[in-house]
Amino acid sequence: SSSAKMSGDDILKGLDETQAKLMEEECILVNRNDERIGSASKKICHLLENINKGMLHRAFSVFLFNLNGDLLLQQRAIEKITFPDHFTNTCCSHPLNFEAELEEEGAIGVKRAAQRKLKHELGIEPQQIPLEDFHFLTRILYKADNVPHDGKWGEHEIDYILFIQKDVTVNANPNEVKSYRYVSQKDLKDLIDSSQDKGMLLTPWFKLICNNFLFKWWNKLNDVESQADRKTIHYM
Ligand code: DMA
Ligand code: MN
Repeated sequence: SSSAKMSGDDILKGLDETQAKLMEEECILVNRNDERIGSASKKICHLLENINKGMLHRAFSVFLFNLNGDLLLQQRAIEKITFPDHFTNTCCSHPLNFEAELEEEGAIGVKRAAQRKLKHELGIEPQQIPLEDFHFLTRILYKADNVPHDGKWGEHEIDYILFIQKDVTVNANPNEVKSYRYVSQKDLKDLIDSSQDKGMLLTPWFKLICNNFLFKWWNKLNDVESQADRKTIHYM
């Protein structure tokens, strides 16, 4: 209806224009078995009113390690519409609804999307991170529908976990990334423990992955393929 369209338009008013424009990206809608059932804009996919009706989309989370075994973290820019200022894993986003990123064989579509967004967010050149160097480990279905100070936006995704170990050159895009740093396992555990006291925000999916999977996989970084469980979708 026209009133629904009006409220949809209003919701992006006053937000960062670059980020508002990115809400037009066409995400891939899936069912709980990760089968494609359609597409919808990034805006539609992330509105709580749709998430509360069960709308679910495909996403990915990259964990990039240097050859020293340290993990690259980012702090999301203030301009981000969802989870601004939050600390999180190297890079997250969505494969989009076009042929190259829809291709499911070997999760190649998701890997292409990861390469695209590592360039966009962190300025990492695709040649430094060949598609064949990404390890797709598993999938996690999760929902963030109760975000503090945010009654409009959430997440409800099947998230492909991708690991890659490479020394890269970072040239962060300030509209996406406020800061970044490499952390050891101890650095990250200290950061998590002190985050409340320091007023540091962590994204819900990063907390979930840290609490359930990350350190186990990190300990096997030299043979991370042994950790792959690609058929499973973990319902969190
Ligand atoms: C969405 O990430 C994906 C996950 C796994 C939460 P995002 O909000 O960083 O997406 P984008 O970078 O496209 O805004
Ligand atoms: Mn999402």
